[in-house]
Amino acid sequence: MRLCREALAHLPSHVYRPDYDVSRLQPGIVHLGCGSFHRAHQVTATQAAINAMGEKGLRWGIATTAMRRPELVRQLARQDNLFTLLTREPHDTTASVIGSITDSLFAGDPEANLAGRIADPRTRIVTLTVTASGYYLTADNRLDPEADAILADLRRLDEDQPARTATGLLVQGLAQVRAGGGVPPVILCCDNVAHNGATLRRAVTDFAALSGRDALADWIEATVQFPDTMVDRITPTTFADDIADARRLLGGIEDAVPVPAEPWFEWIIGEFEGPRPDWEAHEGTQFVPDVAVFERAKLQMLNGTHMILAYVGGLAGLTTIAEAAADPVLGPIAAHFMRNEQSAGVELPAPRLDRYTRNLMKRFRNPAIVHQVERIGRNGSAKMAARVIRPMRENLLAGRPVTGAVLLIASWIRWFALHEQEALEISITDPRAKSLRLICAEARDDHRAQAEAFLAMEEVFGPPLPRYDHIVSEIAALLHRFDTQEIRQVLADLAADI
Ligand code: CS2
Repeated sequence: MRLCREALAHLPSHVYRPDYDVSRLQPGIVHLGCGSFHRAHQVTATQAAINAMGEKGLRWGIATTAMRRPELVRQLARQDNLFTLLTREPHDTTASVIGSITDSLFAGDPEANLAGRIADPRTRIVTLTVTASGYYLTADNRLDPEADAILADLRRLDEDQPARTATGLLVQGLAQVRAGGGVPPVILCCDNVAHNGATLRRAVTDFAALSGRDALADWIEATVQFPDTMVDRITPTTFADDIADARRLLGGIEDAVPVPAEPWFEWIIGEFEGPRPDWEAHEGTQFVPDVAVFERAKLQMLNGTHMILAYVGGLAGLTTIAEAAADPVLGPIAAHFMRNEQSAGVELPAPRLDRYTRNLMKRFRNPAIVHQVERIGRNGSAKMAARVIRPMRENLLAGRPVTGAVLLIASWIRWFALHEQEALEISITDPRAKSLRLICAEARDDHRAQAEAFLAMEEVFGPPLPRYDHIVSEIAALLHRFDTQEIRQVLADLAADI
C-alpha cells in the first residue's frame, strides 16, 4: 500500500502522525522552495503546532511549491501530500508521518497561480527555502540586477507572465495584495543568508523598483513584515536505504519520498505581529526580539565549517561530512577553525562557544547522516561572503590568524582547477561555475594568477580583504603545495602549526 490518507489508519501504533483530520486542513501558509530541508523543518514544526492547537490549528496547512523540479511535489501529490520523516540517531531511527501540507505545487505550472495564492486572504505567512543561491544576491547582499534569472523574471513581469524566482513571485503576489487593499502576509525567509529577513525585504523592494513599480516598493517597505530567522537541522538527500527503512518502519506502507534528518532542531524567529501557528510546540523553536547573534553563530560556525569539511574533505577523497569530521587530521583542523576563526563577531561567552563547537562537531560526526561533501560544496560562490569572508575580514583587522579560511578558499579554488584538468571526481554545481572554471583555464599553472583572479571577484568576496597581497600569496602557496605534495602531508603540516 502507498502512503496516503487511507493508509494513516493502518500505520503501526508507534509511528507519530497527525492528530487531526488532514482532509480538513486549510492552507494558511504558502511556501516557496519545497525540498528536504523544508519538510524536515517547517513542515514538521507546523504539524506539531497544529497537533497542539486543536480545531484552531486547522487553518495552518501549507501550500508548498517546488521552484525548479516538479518530481518531488508530483510524488507528494500522489501520496495526498503525506511523507515520512526519518529521525536518524547514530544507532536508531524513528519514523513520523507528516501531514501538514495541503497542496504540492510546481512554480512552472501556470495553474499553480502562486501570486494569487500569496494574495489569498487566508495566506497569513509565506515561508521560503530557496537556498542562498536562489535569491541572486551579490556579496554585499543586494539583488544582482545582472543575474539571468532576475532579467528573465523582469521580462515576465512586463509581459504579465508568472515569475519563476522567489523574489519575482513575491513582488507579483504583494502587488495583488496591494491592489486589492488587503493585509499582506508575513514573509518568513528560512534560508542561511545573513540577516535573511532584512536581506529579502531589500531584494524584493529592489526587484519592485527595477520593474518600474516604485510605489509598490515603498508600500512593501512600509507595510510588509520580513522577520529574520535562524534555521537549523541537518537534512541530507534521500537514498534508497531511506525508502527501505521507511517501508519497514511503516509496516510495509510505501513512501517514495521520505526525508532523513538528524534529531537536532532549531528555529529562532524574530517576533512579528499577526496570527501564526504555535510553532513553539516543536521543541527548539523560539520567538525572540533579535535573531542576529543566533544567526551569526549558525552561519559562521555551522555552515562555514561545513564548507571547510566539504572542500578539504573532497580533496582528501572523503565523501561525507561525517567522514570528514571524524578524520583524525581534518576533524581537529575544522574544530579549531570553527572555535577560533569562525566565532569572530559572535557575541557569546567563551564557555557557550566551546559547548556550541563540541555539539556541532558531534552532530557532524553522526554516522547515520549521509551528507555528501559534493552537496555541501555546492554554490560556494553564493555562500562565501556571509559564512567565511565576514569573520575572516574581522580576524584580519584584529591581527588574528586566518589559517583555516585560507585553507578553505584554496581548497575551493582547487576544486575548480582539478575540474578544469578533468581530475576531480566530484561534480561542481555553482551559479558562477562558468567564470570560475574560465579563471582556472586561463591561469593554468600560475597559482598566484589563479588566487588573484578568484579573490578579485567582488561579487563573491566583497571589497579587497585587509592584507590582500599577503592573503593572495598564502592561497597561492597552498595551491602550489596541492599541486606538488600529497594532500595528507599538507594537512598534517597545517595541523601541527595551529
Ligand atoms: C549546509 C546546510 O548545504 C549547506 O550549505 O551547510 O544545508 C546545513 O546542513 C544546514 O543549514 C543545517 O541546519
